[in-house]
Amino acid sequence: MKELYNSDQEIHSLIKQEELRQAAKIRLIASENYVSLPVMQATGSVLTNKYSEGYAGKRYYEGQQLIDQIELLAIERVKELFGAEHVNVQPYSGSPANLAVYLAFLNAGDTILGMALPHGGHLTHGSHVSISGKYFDAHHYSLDKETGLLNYDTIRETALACKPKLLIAGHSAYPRIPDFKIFREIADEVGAILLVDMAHFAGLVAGGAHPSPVPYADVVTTTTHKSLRGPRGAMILCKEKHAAAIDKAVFPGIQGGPHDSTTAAIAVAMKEASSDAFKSYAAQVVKNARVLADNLISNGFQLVTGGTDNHLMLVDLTNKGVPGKKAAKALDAAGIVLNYNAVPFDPRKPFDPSGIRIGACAVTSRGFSEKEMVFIGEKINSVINDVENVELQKKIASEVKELCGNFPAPGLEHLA
Ligand code: DSN
Repeated sequence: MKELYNSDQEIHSLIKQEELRQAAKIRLIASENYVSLPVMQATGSVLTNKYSEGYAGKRYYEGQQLIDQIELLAIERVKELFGAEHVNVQPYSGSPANLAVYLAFLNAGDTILGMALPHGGHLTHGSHVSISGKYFDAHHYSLDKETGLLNYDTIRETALACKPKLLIAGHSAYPRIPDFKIFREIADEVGAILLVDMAHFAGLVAGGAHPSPVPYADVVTTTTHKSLRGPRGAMILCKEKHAAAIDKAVFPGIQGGPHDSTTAAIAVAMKEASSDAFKSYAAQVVKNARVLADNLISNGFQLVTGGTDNHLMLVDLTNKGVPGKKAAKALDAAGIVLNYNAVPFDPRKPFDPSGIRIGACAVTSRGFSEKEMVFIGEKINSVINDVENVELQKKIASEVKELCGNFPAPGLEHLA
């Protein structure tokens, strides 16, 4: 990046420091990953110079000879990978993708039903601080108090009571696999559109390590940068009968010109996600998450639902006497980066909740397997059990850095 260095040393230096941070730390934020260099190259290409409002063959600006080919290629690859009838790759990110779905099917004031934010739902699933909660009559289902699992009887009862026009499945902090068939049945019982937001587990679906919601849902939204390991972006997959409504809602409904560089990078990422190497990655993510969950449980940690079936786990630290935020900060100082997170029925406030959320995607992308996950579990245990010990955190940070040095991360191979 010598041109950037010559033009802007401050930003160059900050990006270089971030490269080093990402290379030297164990990154466990469940929504993060490492994209490949080819994905980054497409993201940073001349496509950022283009405007292309509209869709292939129906644009409002000229000069689309190559952009149309890129967008059609991205769409074809997504269709093939997920078996979708129709795909829109233009949403800027997950929140606009969900908003576009609401615009396609709802009028202001209509009823929606999604999982409550403190139970692992997403802001855009009807939280009162989000437009989805302000413009719609948002109702919520919670997790089962005893098991921490989705309780389909309660979801059905809530749906029958509030009669949503749109039912949302798919969650940001749920460590198990939702039953999409039951969600479909409930949606049909109340005459609702079924939206599955698969942002967190899309990569596992693509790699065959998680059941697909695509056959069951009217519409599936996903970001492209989490487990799916693509650029920052999103897409909407839907049944053909909803294609026109979805496309119109994305553009001109809520967006202007698509980010063509992102579209190209999505196409690159989808090609990668169709490979055997990606299938192995997806399977290893699930294995790695399980190994870490088992290690934490053996060290006396309480995991919501007692474990994980996907890429993430939610740890309730109440029995350890350490609040989530304090734990997250101590772990960050020890080179282990994750986020504090509310647990279901959390008595503490969202800005200082009882838990931490841990995801296995990024470390798996850099080649960590079972042995390294046990290392992570042991280090988390040491830090939490002696949470004020700054010297211990420094010592672990240097062990973490040494370990990471043996596992060059995708996109950061030049630092190895
Ligand atoms: N912010 C993302 C997450 O961390 O789960 C969801 O959009």
